[in-house]
Amino acid sequence: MPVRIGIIGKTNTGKTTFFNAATLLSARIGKFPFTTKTPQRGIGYAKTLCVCRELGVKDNPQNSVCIEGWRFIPVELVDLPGLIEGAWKGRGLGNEFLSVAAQADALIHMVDASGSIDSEGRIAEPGTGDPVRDFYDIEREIVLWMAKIIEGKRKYIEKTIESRRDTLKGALASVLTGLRIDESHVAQALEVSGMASKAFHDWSREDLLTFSTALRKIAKPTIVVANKMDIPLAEDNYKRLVNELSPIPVVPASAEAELILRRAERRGLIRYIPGEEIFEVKDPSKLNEKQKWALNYIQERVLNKWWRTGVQFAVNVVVFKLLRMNAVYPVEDEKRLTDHHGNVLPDVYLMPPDATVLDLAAEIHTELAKTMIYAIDARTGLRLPKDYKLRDRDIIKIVAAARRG
Ligand SMILES: Nc1nc2c(ncn2[C@@H]2O[C@H](COP(=O)(O)OP(=O)(O)O)[C@@H](O)[C@H]2O)c(=O)[nH]1
Ligand SMILES: [Mg+2]
Repeated sequence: MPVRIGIIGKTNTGKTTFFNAATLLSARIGKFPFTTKTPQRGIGYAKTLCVCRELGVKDNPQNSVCIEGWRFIPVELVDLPGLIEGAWKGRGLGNEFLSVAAQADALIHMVDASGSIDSEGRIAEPGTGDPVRDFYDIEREIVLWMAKIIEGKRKYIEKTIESRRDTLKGALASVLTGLRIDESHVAQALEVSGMASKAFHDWSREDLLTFSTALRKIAKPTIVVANKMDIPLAEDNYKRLVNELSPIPVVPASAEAELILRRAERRGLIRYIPGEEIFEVKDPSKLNEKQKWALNYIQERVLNKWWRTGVQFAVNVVVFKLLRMNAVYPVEDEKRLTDHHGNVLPDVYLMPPDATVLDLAAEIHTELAKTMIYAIDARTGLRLPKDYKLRDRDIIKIVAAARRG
């Protein structure tokens, strides 16, 4: 399953702009490892230093792309409509949106750092809005919604525990599976919230909210993107966000700037690798006045001040810092580093921190996991057991028994 990242926040914070920028890559991928079914789902990319340069080979990527030594690995992005107050009760299709958000592995919570929206998400005079308040407003909706789901199943959970059919942990996890929440998330949340020691039928409304708050944090790791940093008024709010929301990572960004750069790159006007700190105009005489102005604005207001637009960086923080994914390159020929078509370093998979080579085999093909005998580390030629824990940048050959019949 691809890593899935949901983008949440109030209306007009720049979610769709971020989504459009992050999903635009002019380089083409040979074979997409997954498809997206609806318009608000798209393919974004985690960017990592490819192993090709270290090994001095020219690669031929299939499920990802390599741009000047940077490997872009597909991840799924979900652009959600703005949540409004009362979403947890179903206001403004709130329940539907929240359940889509809950299907994500991690969330990007977008706020308008320039303060150009009011508490309802309407466009307002820059500097008048409060992104810290906006953040907490949305977080409250999520927590209340989770609490509502548990509350709605209270009788079922009580009965399950009383009849000893399952533990509290198991019963809670079973009513939350639709939200991609599992027993280990529930167990951690019970510990952190101090609720593990209290009998479920004694939980007060407040206890339920304490537990839901802990569960929200644990099950859906989140970064905040402080958007619209190109507007000078945003700087103070960015500092406030960093101070008040710590330890949640806050990434300063200008989604609009990234969208303009990627579009200009696609049109062949500039050289730009997403996430880089520089762009280069190919032929200044081809730019019109508006384009010149926009690129100059981005250079001065965004790159000179914040180094990068923050869009690619935000996706990377989610994938590599929050989810601690490792980029692993499976090959069929460990000497040539190819698949059976001779493509060099064809694929790369994002694997969770504790994943083993057996998990990698299962990710490639369920059949491969069944027939796998051992694996080989292509760098050293050493044989690896099935339970070898994958590390970032591993290049792995899976050795499987020949299939019978
Ligand atoms: N100045 C500035 N405006 C932005 C930025 N990102 C988005 N916007 C503007 O904010 C408005 C709302 O953007 P949109 O992506 O539709 O927000 P959404 O409702 O959260 O999806 C639009 O007018 C965008 O052009 C940014 O980085 N800087
Ligand atoms: Mg939108």
